[in-house]
Amino acid sequence: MMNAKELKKAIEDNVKVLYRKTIDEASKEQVFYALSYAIKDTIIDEWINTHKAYDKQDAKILYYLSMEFLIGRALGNNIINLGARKEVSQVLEELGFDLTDIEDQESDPALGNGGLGRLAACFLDSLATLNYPAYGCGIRYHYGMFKQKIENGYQKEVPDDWIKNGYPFEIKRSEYSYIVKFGGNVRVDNVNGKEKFIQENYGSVKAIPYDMPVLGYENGMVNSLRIWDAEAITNFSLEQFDKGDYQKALEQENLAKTLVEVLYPNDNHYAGKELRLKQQYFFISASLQRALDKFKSTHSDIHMLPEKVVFQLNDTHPTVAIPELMRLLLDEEGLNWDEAWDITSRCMAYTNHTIMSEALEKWPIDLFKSLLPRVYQIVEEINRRFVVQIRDRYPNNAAEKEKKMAILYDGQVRMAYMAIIAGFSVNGVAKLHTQILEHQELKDFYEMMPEKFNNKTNGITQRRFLVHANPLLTDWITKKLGSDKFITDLPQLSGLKQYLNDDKSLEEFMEIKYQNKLRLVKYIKEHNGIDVDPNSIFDVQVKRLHEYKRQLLNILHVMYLYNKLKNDDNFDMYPRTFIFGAKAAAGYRRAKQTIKLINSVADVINNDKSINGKIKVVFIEDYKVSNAEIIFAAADVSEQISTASKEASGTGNMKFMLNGAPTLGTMDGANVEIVEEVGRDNAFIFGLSSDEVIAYENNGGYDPMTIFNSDTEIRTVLMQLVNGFYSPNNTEEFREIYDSLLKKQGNDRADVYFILKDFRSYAKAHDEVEKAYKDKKRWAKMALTQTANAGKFSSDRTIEEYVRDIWHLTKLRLDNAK
Ligand code: GL7
Repeated sequence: MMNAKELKKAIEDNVKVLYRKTIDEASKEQVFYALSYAIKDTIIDEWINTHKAYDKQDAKILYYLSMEFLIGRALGNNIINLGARKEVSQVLEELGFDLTDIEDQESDPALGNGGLGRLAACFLDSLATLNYPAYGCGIRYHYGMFKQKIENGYQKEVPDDWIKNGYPFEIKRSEYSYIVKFGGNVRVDNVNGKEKFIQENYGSVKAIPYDMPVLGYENGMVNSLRIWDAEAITNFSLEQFDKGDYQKALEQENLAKTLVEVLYPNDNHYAGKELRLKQQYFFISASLQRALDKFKSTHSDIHMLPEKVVFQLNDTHPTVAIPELMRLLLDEEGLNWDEAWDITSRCMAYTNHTIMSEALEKWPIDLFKSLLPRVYQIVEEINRRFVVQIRDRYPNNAAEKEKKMAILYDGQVRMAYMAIIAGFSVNGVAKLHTQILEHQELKDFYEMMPEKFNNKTNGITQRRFLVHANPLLTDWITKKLGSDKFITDLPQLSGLKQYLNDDKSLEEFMEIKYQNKLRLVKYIKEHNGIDVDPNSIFDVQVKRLHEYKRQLLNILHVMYLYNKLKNDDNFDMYPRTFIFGAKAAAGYRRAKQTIKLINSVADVINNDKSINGKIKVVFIEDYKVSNAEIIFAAADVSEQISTASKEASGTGNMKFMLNGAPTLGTMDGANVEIVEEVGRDNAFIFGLSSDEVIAYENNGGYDPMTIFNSDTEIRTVLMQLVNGFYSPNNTEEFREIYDSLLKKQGNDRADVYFILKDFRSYAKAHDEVEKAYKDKKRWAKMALTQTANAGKFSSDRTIEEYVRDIWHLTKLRLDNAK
């Protein structure tokens, strides 16, 4: 890192060169670019150095293949990982700027939907911090996750043109471009008695990688996130690759334009669009071609590949990597099937991130075959051989097993099954989730190949979600522990336990929470125009809007509390602010109606003077990584209320915990392990267990109507959905929500997510929260208990487990490392 004087000069020079201005004339945005380029300059040598070390040490490399990397802003994070936060703020101050203001100029690269994409970003941070050689491989979407505007209570989607003004932390690497082919047909030639498969009459695009630096924490390590952009193949290569005609040239230009245009904004939901499969194959083929070339540049024997390369499939989205690697090994490298299969199955590992059936990717065979004719042939052969194995192993019930396990079945290509069959590892993302995979969702596979299954409980990076998000708490912890080692060794936080009975420390801890609440109050005032009382309990649910995450349960409970305040003279409550933040997939009706409901309830309650501000409801517009950091730091209560068994892990839950907010939640996903760490007394647990949910799902026996009929308070709340209480101009506004809770919907049961079933125990858990909060000391202790026990949930721990059990990487040695 350059010293203060050099940095100052670099910023001033950059402002001059880029904008022909002196620093005193520069806008904040211009200073953002000037500073970012200066930071990139300081990174560049270490970046080069790291990759030289890859080669010199002949390091095994992980390729983390993911359709999503929800990286968030880079500037602040890079400065932190360079260990230069204080110096940089100082320099900016001398120049008349505030670092936080400058950071706010950066667009928030949202190349992901939610937890799955953010996990990938946390993993990259941990890999670099722990000195492991790795590439993230993904797509350079021109439009990331849409920006959300709330208009009249409704979500409106606005395109997110994040690269409009150029993104300072990327480098185009045209020299590593590859051709990716779609469609056409396969010709079989016979060359010297050997079959040769040639794809012809195809359309193609050029894949061009852009690299972004991924810095380790103060260790001189800089890995790369490699995202692929598409360009039309211009005339020079047209002839060479396509023997092209004019029509085809136009089609190809069009394909290149649309291919990486936009991220599909679906979370936990598979839409089955052809363009999506094209995106998948596009980035996979390019990433694999590059990985093989890189390997071959230093190795002569392709059989060594599994020793030097491992591919992790982030959910089923990149599963086409399996037949694509087979294709490259068979058709390009000339291996026979058994050799290619042996290599492929030793290189590929698969992570499952959800059991939601609507998220499972199943491509119609016709579509798959016409888009990827050669790859499809290989899938057919993989399937054929697997079916032979099944018949061998289960001679008495082969047909049934085939139905449950074959890759090709019922006109579909079942991607998850291919990943399980071909890869050497299958992991879930929290203990409970892995158990459900083994004993429910994937039980036939678990029975047949138990050795492949393992659990890797998710984690988060404390560099972003503590050090960057919560500088006050970071400084306090450093002082209390006498060291900042927790920044790379999170379990050190347990040292805070010695302060659990120290009144002064507890007061300091809660004062920091209060300061962070003030920061959020200011954000809400600026962005929502709502006044919020920083002394109220900040009860927060921020995550994607999805029925299984049950934002609806939360808002129904708010309606219930409001009724009590209005109607029951004996009822009183501690002031509460219910904070929501959530984007709904553009085509997800029920989710969008829920957003409207939250905003309608907010309208009524926030404007009712008679309740003395006891309840406020805030819907934070455009929830994203950058405002998430402010929100986590300010939360008192962490709402993690998914229907048990549905949330594979959750990672927001860990971010709240790290920042001192107890969980109000179900025994689902990683909540289970959070409770294990803090103890049952330091969490507010309610609702059906996952076993109970699964039993109801399998055997029936739940009828929400009996609850509706017997519980008058619940009934009143539900009636308010359809009597215009919150929608005076349109009593039908929330009819669908009402119906979904009480009536069978096609094949779906009424109240699929057990909202009414869990309502009473949820309300009771809220009572407990209030009781605990009123006892200031008890609450402070409970809050500090969260932070002190968060050690397990660092993504550093998760990565070490992946390395130990799956990837078998070696730490890179860096000569010039600090
Ligand atoms: C998810 C799960 O829903 C979430 O619980 C998990 O924490 C995350 C990372 O493992 O993966 N699966 C999924 O499809 N999405 C997720 O966020 C979109």
